[in-house]
Amino acid sequence: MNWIQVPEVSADAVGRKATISEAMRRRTPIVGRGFGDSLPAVHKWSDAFLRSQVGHREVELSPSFGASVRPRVATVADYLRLASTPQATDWYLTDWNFGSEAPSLLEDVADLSHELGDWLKALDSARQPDLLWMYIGHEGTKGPMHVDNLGTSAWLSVVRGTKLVRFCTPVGLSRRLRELDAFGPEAEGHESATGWSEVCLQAGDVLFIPSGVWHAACNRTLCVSVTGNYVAGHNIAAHRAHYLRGYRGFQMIEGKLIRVAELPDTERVASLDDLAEGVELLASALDDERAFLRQFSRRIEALRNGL
Ligand SMILES: O=C(O)CCC(=O)C(=O)O
Repeated sequence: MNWIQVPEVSADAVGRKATISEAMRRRTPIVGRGFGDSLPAVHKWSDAFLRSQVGHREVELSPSFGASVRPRVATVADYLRLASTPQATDWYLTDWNFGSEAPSLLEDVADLSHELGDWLKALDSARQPDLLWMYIGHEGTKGPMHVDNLGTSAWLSVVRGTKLVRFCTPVGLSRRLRELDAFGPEAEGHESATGWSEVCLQAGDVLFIPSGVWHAACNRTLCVSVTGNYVAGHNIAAHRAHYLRGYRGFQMIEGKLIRVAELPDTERVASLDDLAEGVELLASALDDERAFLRQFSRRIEALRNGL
């Protein structure tokens, strides 16, 4: 199959920031070729360097997609040592919040969330979630199809090696996509996915992944990358929706309604009154919320007019 290639923007393109924001708004992944070429990590993070800085750190290794092994804990040095063994393709060092354990490494990568105007950075630092992750994978390791957590968008900066990332749109229930190997022969034409595209990333490339877009990655060589997740105007509603999905209120109302129908008439009236009151209060809370948001709109307009 001729995979559709993810669009690109070059590091010296005029208005590159606006181009990326527009792509995120349209839910289109975009790759910044060479955006990270001058990052110290691209030039420094050899095996020897990683071993000297974080070799002793314990990390959780995940099973590479499809490998029949369990997650396990190992040191970074132990993981790097697997490179030349048959176990290299079984394990993948993913989602490592390395910043708190190895703050010196932070100086070697750019936190692009700042450049992208991350709204999370407007929270007090104690309330900011740690959404900066390192991935180290041996040749052939891969992850499952997923969308990024908390309704966030992401930048993914490859600092060593080559990584292939594939994107698709779910058909029907998206949870079935979690079982699909995006790099196996069954991906193409599979009934649960359509609109496939891909990009092959080299060291120095940065991929921007919009909120809610399904994707998976496969390491073509030993690959080291850093991902940062962020929230901005284009995905604040998705970020909120993420939390609302965990809210059980609507399920409770539906469950109560089903049960009310089975109650004797004498009890039914009181239960319906109770339900009606709760639903009205919820609806007016939503109205309050809308009014609250409108205040922000007015303040934004006032600031705009003051320019
Ligand atoms: O590199 C990987 O395996 C996964 C990266 C990814 O999907 C992400 O950062 O959201």
